[in-house]
Order: sequence, then C-alpha cells, then structure tokens
Amino acid sequence: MAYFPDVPKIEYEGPKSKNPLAFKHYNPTEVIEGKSMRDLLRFSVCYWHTFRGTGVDPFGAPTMQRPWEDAQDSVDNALRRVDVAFEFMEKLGAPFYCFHDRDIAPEGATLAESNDILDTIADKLKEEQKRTGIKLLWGTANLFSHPRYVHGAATSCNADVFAFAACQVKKALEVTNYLGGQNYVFWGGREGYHSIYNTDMRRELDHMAKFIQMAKTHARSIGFKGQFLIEPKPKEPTKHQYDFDAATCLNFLRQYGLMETCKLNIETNHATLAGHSMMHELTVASNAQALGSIDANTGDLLLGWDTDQFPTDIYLTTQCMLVILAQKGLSPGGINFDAKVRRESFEPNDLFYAHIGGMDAFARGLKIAAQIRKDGVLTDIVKGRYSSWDSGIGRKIEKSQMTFKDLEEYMLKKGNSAANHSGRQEMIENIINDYL
Ligand code: XLS
Ligand code: NI
Ligand code: NI
Repeated sequence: MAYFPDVPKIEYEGPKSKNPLAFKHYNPTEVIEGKSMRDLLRFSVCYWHTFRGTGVDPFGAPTMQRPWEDAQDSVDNALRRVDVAFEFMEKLGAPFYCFHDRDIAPEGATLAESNDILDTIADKLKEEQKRTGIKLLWGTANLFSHPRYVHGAATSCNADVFAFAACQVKKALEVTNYLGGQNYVFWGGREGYHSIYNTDMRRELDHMAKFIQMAKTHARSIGFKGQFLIEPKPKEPTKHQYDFDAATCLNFLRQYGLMETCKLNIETNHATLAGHSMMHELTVASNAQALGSIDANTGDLLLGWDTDQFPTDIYLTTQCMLVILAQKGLSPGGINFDAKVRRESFEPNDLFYAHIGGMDAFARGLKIAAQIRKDGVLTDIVKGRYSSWDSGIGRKIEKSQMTFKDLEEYMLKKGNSAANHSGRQEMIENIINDYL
C-alpha cells in the first residue's frame, strides 16, 4: 500500500524545472571536489519531526494529516510507520535516517517491555534497510520526554534516574549497533538547570562525564564502531543547558578526557540561540578536529526559541559547505534535517516539499562553496591579511623564538608598529554575493 500515492520517485530535473516534486540542484551522482553529491552531503531524514511531528504547539491541538496514525501509540502503528518512513525516504532518495528510541517504538510499562517492543520494531527497520539500502546515520535515546526525567537524566539528583537512563542508552546503543548505525548522538535534553540555588553543578557535570564514559565502555564491549557525538544547545527545555555551545562542549570534553571519545553534532538553530552564527560554531568545532555531523535547520530571526525550520537560505548553506568542504566532508557524519514542517503545512506532501527544498538549498550551497574555493578568493584574502606572520618578526614569534624582551628590543629599534591595512569587509561581502 502506498502512503504517498501521488508522489513519484523524486528525480533531478535541473535548475530550469518548475516541478515542485523534483530536485533542481541536488544531483546525487554529480561529482564535486572528487566526491559525488550523495557522498559529500550524506542527507538524513529525522524520524521524530518527520514521522512523529503532530503540529501541537502550547496553544493548539495537532494539525497534521497523517492517515496512517491511530489514536493510541500502538505497536501496530509503530510497525506501519516503518513502512511509511521507508516509502517516504525511498521516494525522496535520502541515503540515511536518524531516530530516538521512543520515536520508533512506544514505551512499555516496564523497561523489559520497552526493550522488547524496541526489538520488534528494529527487526522491521533492519528488513527495510536491507530492501532499500537506506542506512542509519545515528541513533539516540530520548532522555527528556518521560516525567522521570524532570530533573534531567545523567545529571538528575535522583540516582535511580541516572540508572534508568543508562539502561535506555545501553539498549539504544545495542539497537543502533544492530542496525549498523554510523554514529550515536548525545543531546542533553534536560541536562542543565532551572535554578542554580538547588543545583550542585560540579556534581552534575561529573555525572554527565561518567555517563558518557560508561556508554563508551559498553559500546566497545558490544563491538559498536560508530562515532559518538555531543549536540550543543544553550537553552530549552532547561534555562541553562550544560552543552551550551561548541566551545562549552569542547571544554567539557577536554576537562574529562573525552576528546578521543566524542565529536560534535552542530545544529543551526542551536547555534543561533547561543548567539552565534552556524559558521562560527562549525569553525570552532572543525578547528578542534571535532566537527562530526550537523543537524540542518534554521531558526526564525524574529522568534527566540528552537523553531527547527527547514533551511532554505543559500547564504547559510554556502557558509556551512565552506567549512565542511575545508575539512573534506563529514563522514561518518552527515547532514540530518532536524527540522519540522510548520503547523500550517499539514498535508503529507508538505514533507516532500520541505525536504526537497532543504536538499536543494544544500546542493546549491555546495556548488557555490566549491566555486569560491576553486577561485581561491577567500583563501587569498585571508592569507594576504596574515602575511606579516609568514616572515620576519611574525615568523619568529610563531616559531617560539622570541621573548617579550626580544620584542621590546625589536620595537624600540623600529620605533612603532607597521601600518594596518583595511579589513575590507564590505568588499568581501560583495565578492561572496557575486557567487550567489
Ligand atoms: C533538540 C535536539 C534533538 C537532538 C536529538 O533540540 O535537536 O532533536 O537532535 O536528541
Ligand atoms: Ni538536533
Ligand atoms: Ni533543535
């Protein structure tokens, strides 16, 4: 049975096409910088927003028309949803998908029951993966929806909650491994605080590190070879999240000796909530050799929360691809659309329009970024700007051959520093515009 009966397989038709159900720029086999678009972009569909999003908001009821959903969160429904998901992803031509344990399977009355249900669904996912060749980019555990996680999971003040969360991650790791998942994500759902008066921050952070360490030990013991990823977010649901931004996460990883264990999964709307641009966050992560994957979406300039919209802004995708190309791709990570259609876009086909738009926006960003790199415009500008470091005094400082005393001697002799050159920000912005 077809759940999207009027949608054909989405094909690449080129920039002139007016067909809303076709790619204008994403041409999976087109080669850029020696790799196919498919392998460079590694697009992934997220199970939670795309197959579980209902359109509820704090003021209103669900709006999404999803004829395959029943009123209860039944196991039969979860099985049927696997068919829906794979029909969608196959027609879209998405090579990867991602999930939380509780997106794919309902929670049972006990841990044992929940684990059994998860196994049932995982078997079906595995069959569908085999049939279609679609792969699991990453798995994760939902450690934030259930009321037990009201005070957090790994950072809960209740040790039993830490224990329950550990069991959930243990199982999620096993399922991810069973499905050949290439990464495993930790997003600190409620790992943070609302009131610092009642919070032992140091103890909570120690526990969070211990949790990841224990997860790593278990992952190794079951032969899971995937990459661990931490996803920064500054706030929401808690007032202050411990994984605030890329720099905060890197500090945490370094402090607890976890740099070898985890890379980062950077999400656009989280970057902007932290007061950074996506390109800033990607650069911080990439500089630390810790840019593992991205959650592609966008926020709304006028709203101060995580709206998780589909990315359509070519400036944004170009900036992302500049950083991603500079580090030669994201593999084993990818570009996961952690994005949801608007509450007003309630028809099933809107899911296609949204993903096609996001994929095309990134494909365009990729082509533009590759051209900018080919012409070397930015690299030449940046290289020229720092040329005083390539010889003379700059070179000696970089080589650690100078002390403050030496520099004083140098400057006393010279009398004053050399003149500065203009940063030419506007000219550079104009050059970037020429490529768009
Ligand atoms: C929420 C996060 C979440 C993670 C996975 O804001 O983006 O969806 O990606 O737990
Ligand atoms: Ni995310
Ligand atoms: Ni988000």
